Amino acid sequence: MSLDNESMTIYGDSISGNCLKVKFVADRLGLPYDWVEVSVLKGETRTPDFLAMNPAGQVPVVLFADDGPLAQSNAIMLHLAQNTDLIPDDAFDRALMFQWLFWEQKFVEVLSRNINGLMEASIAVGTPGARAIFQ
Ligand SMILES: N[C@@H](CCC(=O)N[C@@H](CS)C(=O)NCC(=O)O)C(=O)O
Repeated sequence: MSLDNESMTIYGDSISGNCLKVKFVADRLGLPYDWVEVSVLKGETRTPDFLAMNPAGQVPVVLFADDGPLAQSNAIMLHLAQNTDLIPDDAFDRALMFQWLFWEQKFVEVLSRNINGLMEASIAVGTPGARAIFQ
């Protein structure tokens, strides 16, 4: 199956690594898309319209014209990359790719979430300069 002819819209926040991962895969594959900027910091993932698309209230979400919405950056990337050179044909090489994807979600994402929490807490308690640094 090719995604070349299925129009898609990426709902993402351009300061989010998870969203940029999806964008970079689409760009690398030359897949056309519309980008809709959704600010996490402004709470735009919590509107009724957005929650109808992804009840988890998170970006990225890709809305496929034929199939509907798909969330989770790694699920989206794997879907976009099917039948392309980004996914190895060899089963073990493919498993090594999954190894990295699972590791990234478990460790890198959790680390970045903690940093985001620290950032939001710093702004909330009014740490001098926090807003200027983080926003
Ligand atoms: N495991 C998800 C994580 C998605 C995620 O944490 N998205 C963040 C931005 S990086 C978000 O939308 N946060 C808003 C919220 O949780 O309220 C993925 O890889 O897509």
